[in-house]
Amino acid sequence: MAEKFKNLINGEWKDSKSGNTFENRNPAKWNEDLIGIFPSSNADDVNEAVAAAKKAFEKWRLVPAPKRGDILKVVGDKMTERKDEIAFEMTREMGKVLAETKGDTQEGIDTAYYAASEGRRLFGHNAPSELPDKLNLSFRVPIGVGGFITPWNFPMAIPTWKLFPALVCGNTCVFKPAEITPKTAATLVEIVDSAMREVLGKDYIPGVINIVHGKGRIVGEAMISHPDVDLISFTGSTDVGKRINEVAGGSLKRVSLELGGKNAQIVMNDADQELALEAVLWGAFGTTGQRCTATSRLILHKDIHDEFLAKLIDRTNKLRLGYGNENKVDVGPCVSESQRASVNDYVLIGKNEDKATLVSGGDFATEGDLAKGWFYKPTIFADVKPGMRIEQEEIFGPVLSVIKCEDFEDGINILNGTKYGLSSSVFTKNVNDACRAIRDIKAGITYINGATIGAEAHMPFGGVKQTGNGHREGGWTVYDFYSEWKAVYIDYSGQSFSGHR
Ligand code: UN1
Repeated sequence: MAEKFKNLINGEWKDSKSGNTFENRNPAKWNEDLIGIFPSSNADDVNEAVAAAKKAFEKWRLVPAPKRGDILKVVGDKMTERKDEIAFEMTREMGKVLAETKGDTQEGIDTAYYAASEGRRLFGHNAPSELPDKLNLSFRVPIGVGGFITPWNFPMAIPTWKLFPALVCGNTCVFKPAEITPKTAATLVEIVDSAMREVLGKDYIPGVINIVHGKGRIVGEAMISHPDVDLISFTGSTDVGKRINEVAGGSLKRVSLELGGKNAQIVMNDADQELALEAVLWGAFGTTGQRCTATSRLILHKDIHDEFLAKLIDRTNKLRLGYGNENKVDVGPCVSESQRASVNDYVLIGKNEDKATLVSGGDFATEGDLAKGWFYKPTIFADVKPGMRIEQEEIFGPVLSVIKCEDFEDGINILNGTKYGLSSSVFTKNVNDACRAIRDIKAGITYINGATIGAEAHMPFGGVKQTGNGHREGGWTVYDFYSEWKAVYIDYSGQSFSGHR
């Protein structure tokens, strides 16, 4: 019998009001491994959760920020204790290999400890007054109820990037995780709630964190249009992000969007080729290419193009596919049947419409046990030209487009030539080119001699152009999104200045 999971609303675990449910299955062994049954919620459940969060806010905002940070410290400790179990179950529900799900969990732990310490900072500013005997101060204050809509590719790290800073700032949370990865989300919320109970004891406040499982078009839609939700944080596709911005922005909610990417790695003719090779393998095929920071374009200087491509094809063909909780597996399955179908559609576009040259993969992987899951062969297209669809559109799968460039400027222009601007990478030993790349690349993240993936939890994360709407997650920057500024003037002159200076 598969385990049955519930929503957490107002401190109580409960079924959806409609009683509807959905299944969570292992993408590497679809028919064999039913992981759990989860509530399929609707607007009624969202309304109850938002009401609970709104009520809880009036108490939670008064808990001193260092105390809120203490709760996050306990959360980090509990996640550390359970790291192996969390990672194993995450691989089971979304497919990426165990080393990566451990990394995903560690990113959440790092975010917890950073947030815990921020409870003792949340610095404001003060400034001199124009008038004598007057103090000018400014404080960060919490905003209210946050709605959090998160994707399946980083089932632990991404929710923690949002929930932890929001909580430390004094906001309350209604969380809707991706339907594909509800178990990791349920574990996260269970940990946060138990840490709250432990640290606050008899002063425990129900409703500070609520989880409502279900479909984006039902649960997510109810959240973004709810008048009592004050802010929305979303990570996902650019199309969905635009819709969220329209609806939530229409009622002046604060909205943070982390959207698509079409990240490129440039390899110059003076680069350390072995290093660049490792990086592109990891960047393109890690997480089966299902990262918004994945390397989906490789821009090779013409002098090294043929040699590098030959080595890359050879290494790619040696990658081992399989269930990510088993030893010696490099690449897991696509997360779902429909995700794999969409990857395959792009491969057909690359072959038939773009007329690029398929040099590796390009098909479902179905040998032996692979037939049980949604596996796709790591795929490389060569002779890709700027402007082709596979060069412009986010594929979110194990497909790499290789483009030849004439020189450094040409490489940077190709890299910049998409509507996205999340991550980027340049391999070169030339310090001048490296510095020009940092200046001229239009992206939120640039790596020099590193893969496009691997952002650290205490650094700003996000992108330019259609990758987002200008906010950043991670590090110190995210605290600006989850707090408002309040300016305070204290006049100790005992005089009224009635406007004159
Ligand atoms: C994402 O793909 O949505 O930099 C986030 C990285 C990870 C986070 C990726 N730390 O690849």
